[in-house]
Amino acid sequence: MNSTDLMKQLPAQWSTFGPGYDWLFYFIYWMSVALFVGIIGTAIFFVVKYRRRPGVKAEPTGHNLVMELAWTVAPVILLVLLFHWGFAGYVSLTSPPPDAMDIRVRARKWSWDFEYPNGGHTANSVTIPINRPVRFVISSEDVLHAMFIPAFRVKRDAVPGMYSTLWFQATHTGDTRFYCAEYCGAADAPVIGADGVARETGHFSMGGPVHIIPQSQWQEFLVGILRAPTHANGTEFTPAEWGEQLYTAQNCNTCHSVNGSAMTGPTWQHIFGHDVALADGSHVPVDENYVRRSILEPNAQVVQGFNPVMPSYQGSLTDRQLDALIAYIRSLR
Ligand code: HEC
Ligand SMILES: [Cu+2]
Repeated sequence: MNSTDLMKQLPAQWSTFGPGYDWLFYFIYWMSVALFVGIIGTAIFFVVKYRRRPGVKAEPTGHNLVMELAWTVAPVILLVLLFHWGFAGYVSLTSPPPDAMDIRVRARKWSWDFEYPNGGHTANSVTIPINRPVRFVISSEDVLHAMFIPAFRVKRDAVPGMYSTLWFQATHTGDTRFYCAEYCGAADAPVIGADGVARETGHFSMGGPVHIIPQSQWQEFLVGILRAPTHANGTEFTPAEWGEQLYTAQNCNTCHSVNGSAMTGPTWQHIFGHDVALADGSHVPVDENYVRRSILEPNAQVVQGFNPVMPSYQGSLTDRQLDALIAYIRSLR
């Protein structure tokens, strides 16, 4: 570690909060270093200087008014200043400007849904314009999660049954990342990646890119999220291709395999067109309506041998995305 690493313990500053936040962090950090060195250094010096020696008698010193006032008043001033800076920072972190753009953020095991002002959604990836205040209105559909964007210096819990908010204004275009900062459980089985490597999943899959784009591209982005994704040559994905993309983009793959192995949820291989046994002992055919209902109301018909832990995707998948997922599951029959 060299001297510049010591000064660079925080990630790049990509929001308007960066300078003030980092200044206060380094102020407290270097003040702590200075006090630690000063106090421990003085203690060691005194231990050596006033150690017991044969023939030297201890002489109590009594009061020193000036020193006692100094070490009382100086910390009081310092603490009041720290409180003032901290409180002022807290107020600006929690008071979004009235013209902030709202993005609705829903957390669930184990994915994030972002809903934009025009009703479009993205999953596990969020895009925002530069130089514009943005407010996240966050909730959780199951357990505690937390939205954390280190480059913006913001973090807020996602709590079931209540809304929490955070806001920021990005100052750079480019890509950074967000994370779930509240351990929210692990999936029962690892996901095998395209490279054949098994990865622990669950909480660890709850992160993704933050794309910060110029304001001139913002309208185009909003229109684009309402359409089906396209191949490099411009042709639209078929419904089954789109469904396959959603299977990973929506993190369905943290609980469902497509190769026949059971994970937290049942595999999707060879289910379409067959009967499935439900927890109540009945059998129902897996058709379009059953799959659609399984996604929107997962606890209505629970598959035998599995726990009712699947979150509902009501409100976060459009009808066309539901059709695409159904087409993909049908293609696996
Ligand atoms: C947290 C784990 C989890 C995630 C994430 C998850 N599911 Fe599920 N899913 C389950 C479990 C467990 C079941 C079986 C119990 C039940 O029926 O509710 C299930 C059942 C299903 C079924 C019925 C399957 C059958 O064999 O009858 C479908 C269809 C389904 N999920 C679709 C999806 C889709 C689409 C997504 C992503 C958008 C998704 N699931 C995400 C856990 C999950
Ligand atoms: Cu989480």
